[in-house]
Amino acid sequence: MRFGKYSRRGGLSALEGGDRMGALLDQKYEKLFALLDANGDGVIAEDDFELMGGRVLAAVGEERAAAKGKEYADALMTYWRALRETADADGDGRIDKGEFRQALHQVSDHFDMLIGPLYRAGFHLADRDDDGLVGREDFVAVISAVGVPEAEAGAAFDRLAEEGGQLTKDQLMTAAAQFYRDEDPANTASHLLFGAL
Ligand SMILES: [Ca+2]
Ligand SMILES: [Ca+2]
Repeated sequence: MRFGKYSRRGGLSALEGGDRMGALLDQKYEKLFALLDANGDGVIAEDDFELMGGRVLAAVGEERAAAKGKEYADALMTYWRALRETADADGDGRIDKGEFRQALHQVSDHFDMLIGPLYRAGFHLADRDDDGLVGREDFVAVISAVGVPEAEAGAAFDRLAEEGGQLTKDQLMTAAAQFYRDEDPANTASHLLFGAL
């Protein structure tokens, strides 16, 4: 429908199995929908983003008015507005699963501007001592506040970071960008950023 003008598969000539590639993105978008529907009522709306923002800030003990809290809240609103403006044709402020999937294909084409800021802000929240690294415990705190079971969040960290190590912002941003846009089955750690699909 509306994303017909984007030829997402055109740039993936190195990969094979065209039908399966779309299926992987759809699986990931389905996962995101379930997480973003924070109140579980089957649609995504602004209240979900408020709820999720509150949970994440509480998990790391950050105030909404503090710099990192504000960065995160602002990034959440950027993300929400991009979805709403892309998906919500009838303007009722609610996005169902089908609308979400189509909108996310479009919004993901502008990852750096519309989605990236949320992950950078999330990283800054988790990096409590501002040394540019996030340890397992803080990663799990943030990702589980988003709705991922703790065991899956821990496994996601272990796949992304090196053994016994910490996560860098570049590692997280690469994983996030691949989660939204990448369909190479080899990039398992990125695809499982939010746990099992
Ligand atoms: Ca909802
Ligand atoms: Ca740190």
